[in-house]
Amino acid sequence: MTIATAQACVNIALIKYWGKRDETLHLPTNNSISLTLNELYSTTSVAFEPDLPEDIYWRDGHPRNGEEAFKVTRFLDLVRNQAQIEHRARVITRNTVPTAAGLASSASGFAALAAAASKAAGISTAANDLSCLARRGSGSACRSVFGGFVEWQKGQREDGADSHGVPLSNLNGWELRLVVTQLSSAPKERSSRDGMRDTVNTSPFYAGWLASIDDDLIAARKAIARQDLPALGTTAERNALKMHATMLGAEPPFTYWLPASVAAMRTVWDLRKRGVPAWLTMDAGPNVKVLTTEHHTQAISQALRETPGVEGVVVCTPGPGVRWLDTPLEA
Ligand code: 2P0
Repeated sequence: MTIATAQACVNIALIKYWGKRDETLHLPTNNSISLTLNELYSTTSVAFEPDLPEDIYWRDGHPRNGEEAFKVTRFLDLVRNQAQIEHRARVITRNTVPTAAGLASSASGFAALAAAASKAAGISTAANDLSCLARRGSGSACRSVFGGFVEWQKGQREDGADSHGVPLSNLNGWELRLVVTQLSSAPKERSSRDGMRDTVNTSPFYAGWLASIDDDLIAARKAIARQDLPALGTTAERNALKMHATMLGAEPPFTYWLPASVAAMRTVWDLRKRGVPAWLTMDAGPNVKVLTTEHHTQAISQALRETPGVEGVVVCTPGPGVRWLDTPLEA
């Protein structure tokens, strides 16, 4: 029996993934670009054991059942199928991120699970293979296999073999930071999966989103290559707000924003008016994340902490791709 342990960081998209061309394989309608974050990560140990009657899944010190455990088993079935093994697995995971609070623990979680399970089962641990496998757990997880800036190439193939992350990194000497607010750690009311599907199917604004994506991708790639923060921030903020606008056009309309989200957004805009380089992005949750440089993190963190409804602030630095650890987790 081999136990394998892997760690993967959360990633935050600056150009968002919003909509699928294949719901089963998690193939996106557009490329996305993200930054992997060092401070928020998942660590996962996996062992396939001959005597287990069923998969056992512990997260953050507790056994988990229901939908969450079902998703893990469904993912392990992909690994078992590829490895031609039948053994059930013992999976132990720990997150530094509040699960399902819009801080994308599914991305780090499935990237770490893909890396640990692949190694434990003896199948390929090549980065592109891990990225394609992680994508099957949760689309955005394919980006967490890599560090720094990552572009998820949507790919053309029907089997998804060319739909994976590609590192874009140009961080040498660039003191980029993402200040992440935590507004609410309550699980969200609507999963990003459902939100995405409803938007694609019903929002008249979705066509506008898709039509504008290529320009945003070009602008973001160029800004990353030149280490141009104002250009990257402007593009990322606009891209995020366009994504959120598609939801307001859905039938029925919905939003992930809370009153405190709007307050935090206004804090960022006020900071910018005062000359502080700060641009926001938001995902399928209420938290506002602010792109800036090291020099300005203190002023931004303080202004956000003073914003009503903000419960916490974490300053994140660019992080690495998946790595394997020698010491297994204990439940
Ligand atoms: C992103 N989000 O690019 C976008 C922006 C949320 C908003 O990727 O259905 O959990 O598992 O493929 O990856 C969240 O969606 O969705 C996400 P599935 P996922 O980060």
